[in-house]
Amino acid sequence: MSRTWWQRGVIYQIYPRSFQDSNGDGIGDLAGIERRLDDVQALGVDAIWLSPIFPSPMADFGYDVADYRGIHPDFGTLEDFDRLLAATHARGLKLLLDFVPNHSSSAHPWFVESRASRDNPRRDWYLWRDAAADGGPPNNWISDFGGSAWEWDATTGQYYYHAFLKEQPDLNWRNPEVRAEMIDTLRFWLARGVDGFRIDVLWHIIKSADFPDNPANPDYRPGMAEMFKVLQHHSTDQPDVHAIAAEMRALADGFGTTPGRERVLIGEIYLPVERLMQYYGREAPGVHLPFNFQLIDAQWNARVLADLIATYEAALPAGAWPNWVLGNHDRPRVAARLGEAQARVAAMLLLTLRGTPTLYYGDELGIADVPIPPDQVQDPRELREPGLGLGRDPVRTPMPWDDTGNAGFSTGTPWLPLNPDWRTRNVAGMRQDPVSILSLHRALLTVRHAHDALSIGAIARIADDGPVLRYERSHQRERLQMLLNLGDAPYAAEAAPGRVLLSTLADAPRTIGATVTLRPNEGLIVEIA
Ligand code: TEU
Ligand code: CA
Repeated sequence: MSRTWWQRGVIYQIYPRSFQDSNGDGIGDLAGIERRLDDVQALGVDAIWLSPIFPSPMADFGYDVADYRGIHPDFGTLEDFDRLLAATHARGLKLLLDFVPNHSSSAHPWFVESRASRDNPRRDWYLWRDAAADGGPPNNWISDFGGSAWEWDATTGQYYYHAFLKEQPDLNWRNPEVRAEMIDTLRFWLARGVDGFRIDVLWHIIKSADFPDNPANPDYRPGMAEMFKVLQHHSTDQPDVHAIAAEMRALADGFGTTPGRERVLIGEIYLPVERLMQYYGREAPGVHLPFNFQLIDAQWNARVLADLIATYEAALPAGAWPNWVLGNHDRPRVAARLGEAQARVAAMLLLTLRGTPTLYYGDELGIADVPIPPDQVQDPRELREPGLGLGRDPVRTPMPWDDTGNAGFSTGTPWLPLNPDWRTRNVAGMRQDPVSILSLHRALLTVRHAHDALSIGAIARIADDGPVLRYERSHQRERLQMLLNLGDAPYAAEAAPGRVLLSTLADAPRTIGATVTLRPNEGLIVEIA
């Protein structure tokens, strides 16, 4: 069966603030990204997803949108955007935007109107409720960033709901005007030519209509983020969300009828697998790809991963396409979680599993989480609940391009510090080194593109053998076998004999027999004889 670009391709997440600065203000921008398209193409990915680039007070670094149809001046102009989109397409790459429908910025003109008076026409665009009998918040819902999710507004004497910061009031998606306006926003960008969207906190956008208290979380322990005190039983994952996803899907599919110009919707959803699967659609198709974040949290053990992969594959509804993620702008980096040696094996896993991979910028360099001096912390999540290790600045630091000033990222002072090892850990240097983790990523992407078995083939024989995770991918007559040593000791693994296409380590054997001794942290791609 032929497949679409988003099924065959690899998505690359760019955090625009941190990719390439073009004007010396220390903040990455659209013109900078355009300048780096050759590097993106040389890496071998197929699509770019940009974290939010819209006008915003930046209380949550762009996830607080003040105008859904514009570009933040820090990043450029609509003309810069159109130029970037054309340049991306000219290289055969796709461009995805980040759509933030659950909440706007409190500086959005809609919210400014909504909070002006109880009878303002936009009052019902947000979620306003009276105080409880004791004057406190309407219910016990807690913001993901700590504290009550309700903010008192003295002007009109009601509380408004914010699942994240108080600067991010939740929109009322049960209001048909809100819904029509937001769908029209998608239409605006699709008509401009964008290839799809990553949809922020999709599972949040509809809440239980009568706002009952959430149940207490029996597993809550001190030291955990405050949001975990209650289970988000009534505040997220409500049945009515699926009709909204279906409406977005119908719009996207309507734009994507030309082969090669299909549009893709990716839902950001943090839910257990059974719940996640619902987002592929119930009565009608939902998003094309509900993000699968399991590899980020999984215990890194062959048995656990084999089970997880097999369970996920088995849970997919008919026709649903899988996807895998190792890192993003919210979570500790893969090299920090596993160490660089095992991060190489993880890269082989990500790029050889069945399903669309999303690669987070900088992970191809094996960057670890960057320590941020206390006086340079910027993430509101860290500032609101300090010391719990929740801060996301360490995974959002500037891309190190070379060993010139500020790693070639900016001629000015970067908005966050660089990785301390940038003089050696940078694109230009690692590109010259055939055994660098960057060269490994390029080789993996080359092999993936050269073998339909890897991009669109079936997966089978998912198994663990001691510390080794093993599976096969096949398409027509092509059969490939992956052998991944998740441990740091050598291990003699059972294998199907064949020709080695790639090892995560240098000096790999050319062929293997019915057993192969994998070196510590070694992964192999083998073409079965
Ligand atoms: O993240 C949603 C989300 O679930 C986060 O709260 C996540 O749990 C946390 O960041 C993990 O450390 C999305 C965006 O990706 C995030 O950057 C935004 O802050 C958030 O939505 C609000 O828009
Ligand atoms: Ca700039």
